[in-house]
Amino acid sequence: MFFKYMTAGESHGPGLTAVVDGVPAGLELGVAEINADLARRQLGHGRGGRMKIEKDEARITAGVRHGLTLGSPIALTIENRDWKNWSGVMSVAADGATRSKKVSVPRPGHADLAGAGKFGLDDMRSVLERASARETAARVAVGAIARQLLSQFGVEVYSHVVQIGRVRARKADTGTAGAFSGVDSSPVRCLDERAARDMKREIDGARKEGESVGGVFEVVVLGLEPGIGSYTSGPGRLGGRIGGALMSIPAIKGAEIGEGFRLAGKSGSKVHDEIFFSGEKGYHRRTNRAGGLEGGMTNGEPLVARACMKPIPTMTRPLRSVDAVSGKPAPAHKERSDVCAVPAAAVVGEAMVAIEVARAMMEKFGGDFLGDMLSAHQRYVERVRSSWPAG
Ligand code: EPS
Repeated sequence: MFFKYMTAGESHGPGLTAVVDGVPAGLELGVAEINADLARRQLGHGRGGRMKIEKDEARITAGVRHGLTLGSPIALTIENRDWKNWSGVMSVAADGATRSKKVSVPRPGHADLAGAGKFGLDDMRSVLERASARETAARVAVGAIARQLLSQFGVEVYSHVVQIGRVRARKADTGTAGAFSGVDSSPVRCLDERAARDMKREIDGARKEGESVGGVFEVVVLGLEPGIGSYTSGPGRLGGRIGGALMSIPAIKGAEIGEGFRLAGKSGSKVHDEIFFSGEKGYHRRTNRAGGLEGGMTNGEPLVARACMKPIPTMTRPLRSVDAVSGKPAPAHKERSDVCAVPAAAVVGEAMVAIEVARAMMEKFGGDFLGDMLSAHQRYVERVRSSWPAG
């Protein structure tokens, strides 16, 4: 399988590990670029104290030589700086383990209760350590490899936040790279400055009340040729893959492509993007309600995917729960956490979409050696531009 990856690591354990198999050989892989994405994931108004402790940096330990990928599995690690404060609680060995910080009251909305039952764990810390969104740092590092592969083909992945709590951003023009130039410096990753101010206020208000807030982010992929993905089978449909990938991010409760759920209430003529042709632009659309996907394939317009993140379930004013030891009612477990992590989730969303698009590109253009892939892509682009749709 192309671009197959796995992550390992507990939130307060020694570190995170990722292994990626099926990356083509010959790709110049920059660690600085991976670290830049890791730094972007750490941003956002509403993050908790942990982000002041960590400075996430990837160390590549396999699959790269002299700056180029070898085609062999790539392994990388990210150290948890906080580990030194948890080395007893999270001790790998039985020797030196301390039994403090045991968790017995599950948080509504978190993996604690079902996870402990499923794996027969009497300390819910053993669940929450892996269920923590800390794991997404490893995914962002993997996504940064996919992003560097995609950029070889002129494909770029961006994100922005469109809603936090009750505050929605005005619709932005996101069809060009320039639209996203200032997004990393927005405290909430929002392109609408006025909405960004209100979003910050929404987060501050939630913090004051011991609450948490969720929101919606959008991922936009620019530079894709038509025909990436496939209509010929369910698993080949790129929309399904992207939806599944976004839904696999902790706390994501909904995913949509293009105008998604809003399309359901409109009649067909108000939904579908009419087709135009000109010598200069080839086939093109004047609207993009489909979000760049038709029949599970790219159609040459920007790919637009959105995901909804629920409010983080760890709250300083906890909800009612039950102590699993005594069986008696008790306030849910409290743990240091974020009030809002939607801006960070948007960066994770970029990574997840980048991985799916990279995999589909490798299926279309071959995946052993970057040089072969680039030649196949070039031939395809020429055919698309000159004699599309016929061969
Ligand atoms: C996270 C690290 C965690 C949490 C957060 C994400 O660190 P800590 O538990 O030490 O504060 O801040 O995890 C959650 C929101 C969660 O529900 O588990 C990170 O690196 O992103």
